[in-house]
Amino acid sequence: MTATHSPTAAASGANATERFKSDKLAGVAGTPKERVSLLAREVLEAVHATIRKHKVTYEEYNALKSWLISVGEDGEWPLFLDVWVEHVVEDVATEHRQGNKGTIEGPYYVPDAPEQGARGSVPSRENEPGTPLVWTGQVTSTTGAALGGAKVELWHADADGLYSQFAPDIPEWNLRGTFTTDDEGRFEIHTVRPAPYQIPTDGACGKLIAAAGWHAWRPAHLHVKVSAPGHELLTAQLYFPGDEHNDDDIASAVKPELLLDPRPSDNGETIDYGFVLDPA
Ligand code: MBD
Ligand code: FE
Repeated sequence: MTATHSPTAAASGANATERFKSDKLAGVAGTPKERVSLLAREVLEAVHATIRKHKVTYEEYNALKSWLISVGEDGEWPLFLDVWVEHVVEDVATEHRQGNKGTIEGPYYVPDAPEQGARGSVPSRENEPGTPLVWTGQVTSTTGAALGGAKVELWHADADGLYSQFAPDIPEWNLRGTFTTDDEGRFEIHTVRPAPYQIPTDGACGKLIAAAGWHAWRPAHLHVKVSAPGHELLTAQLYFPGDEHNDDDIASAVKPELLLDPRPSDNGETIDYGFVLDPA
């Protein structure tokens, strides 16, 4: 029997929550009391000021309370934070960089995707839907040196806008791969063009979007982490010109430096985009 399951917010949220806990759970242990107190107080003061400014009612307060409960129940804290908060953290964390612009990681990264060498295809299904994409590039340092042996970890949604390991019925490592640059720092990746991503409409984040009358879309994007010894880890996303949501990404993660310049090829498109890493 082959059963197909529809993606649900609760299932993808639960996976994203588990993923985060297994990799990143740091808690507040290392944060000094003074810092926790300062940040918690100022965030609360901003909430209090909003309540006073707009005379928030009990009805609205209770709606907020039940919505916050549902964010947790749906496992959507990773999604909520990465869509509406992470972009500012990323800006602050990388403002010193001379090399490549980066952007947010989002909730769907999984480490240790299968190694494919310097040139190869990302793992995909037979007849993977989507326009074939051949991506060439070089990893260099701001010092000018080519970075051989650099890692380019790629992950992206499929032509339905779904991510393996977070939506049902997709092979584990589909459209997730690790590439290692050759002696000249070069790589060549064969994949397919991803579709735009829609925030699940059936979860807490989708309910906020509907209640506020916002749209739920991120433009199509390729996620990467690029790393090399002695250099800062670059987390970025690359975007396709002409996507209607490049200018109003719900996650505010598009930067002009991250736009690709695809050229038509015999059976798809080619892109050339390299990365410049900052020494650590
Ligand atoms: C995504 O695919 C994504 O990249 C981000 C940042 C948030 C939600 C879904
Ligand atoms: Fe994404």
